[in-house]
Amino acid sequence: MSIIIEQYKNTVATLPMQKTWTDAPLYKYEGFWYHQGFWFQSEYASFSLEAVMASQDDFHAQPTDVFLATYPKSGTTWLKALAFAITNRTKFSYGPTHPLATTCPHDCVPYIESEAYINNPSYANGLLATHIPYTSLPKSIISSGSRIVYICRDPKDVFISFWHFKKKYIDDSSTDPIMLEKAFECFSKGVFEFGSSWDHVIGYRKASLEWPDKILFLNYEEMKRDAKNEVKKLANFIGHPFTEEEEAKGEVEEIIKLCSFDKLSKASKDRDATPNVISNDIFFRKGVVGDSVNHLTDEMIQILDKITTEKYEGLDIPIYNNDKFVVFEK
Ligand code: PAP
Repeated sequence: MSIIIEQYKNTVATLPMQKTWTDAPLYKYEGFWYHQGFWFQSEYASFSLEAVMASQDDFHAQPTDVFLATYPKSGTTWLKALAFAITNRTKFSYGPTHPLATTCPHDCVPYIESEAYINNPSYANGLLATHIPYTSLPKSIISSGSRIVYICRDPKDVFISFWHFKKKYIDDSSTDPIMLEKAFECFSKGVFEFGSSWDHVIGYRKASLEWPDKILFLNYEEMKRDAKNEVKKLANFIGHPFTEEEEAKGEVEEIIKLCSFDKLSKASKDRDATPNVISNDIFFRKGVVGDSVNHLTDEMIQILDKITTEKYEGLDIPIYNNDKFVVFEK
């Protein structure tokens, strides 16, 4: 894949632009908002719009590839770990030398719009990740018949997770409520990196309803509630089902344990992430369901829930709300 993505800068400059809550400009492309690329520590920053465009032009999927697709902060790190552990379970023992015990899941499963065009980690073997919305995916992902696993999460928790992540990323330790309000406004309008979280989910959800054998749709809250069932579902879908013997041996439980928040965050602590831009422990904060209520006002909660109800109506997406699952059925 081309690493010369500066060529896309001119195109980006012609697109609609809006400032987001951090004052950084975002550009609207194919209905979603992205930040522009910039050089950071001699590498081109990941997840830029230019990198998305380069992926669209240069990335060629194989029919056997499996893509883990997410809106950021919806469970990417966890899903990467689980899919990697499932796929490679005969290669590594679960001890201290397992790649997930020594590196971050992000080092094991590259993003197509980030590391995959810079290098080609040998661990990946057909397992790739992306934050690109469904309608903007490189065409070969759909035409090659590759499989996609998508995970969604309650938008309130996504927002609060993103808010903390971003503040850490820009090194802002203040708790200024105005900044939270500004971020909230941008998030609810969908003027956020990778655009509207709701539209992102809807694109993959509709595709999964149409092609269930090609797109598996998972839910962070459901993984928390019944990890065993969800991990088995994931293993079946990606073509590595557990045998009866493996199940009897407790293999599913081993994988869940290996990929638990505590284990992964410990392994990642203080290690540098590929592409060496940020420290890995930034991907681990609390890892629980419903923490957003500790940060959002009642009014903010109502606004986000209203958008979710309206947007997800008829799409059969389970959302955890007030201690129970609410499904906006068809
Ligand atoms: P990314 O898209 O930038 O990679 P992503 O992994 O999707 O981020 O989301 C990070 C969230 O997943 C964090 O949520 P929080 O801010 O609400 O705490 C992080 O703590 C959580 N997370 C990371 N690993 C796990 C895990 N093994 N189990 C459960 N949650 C996890």
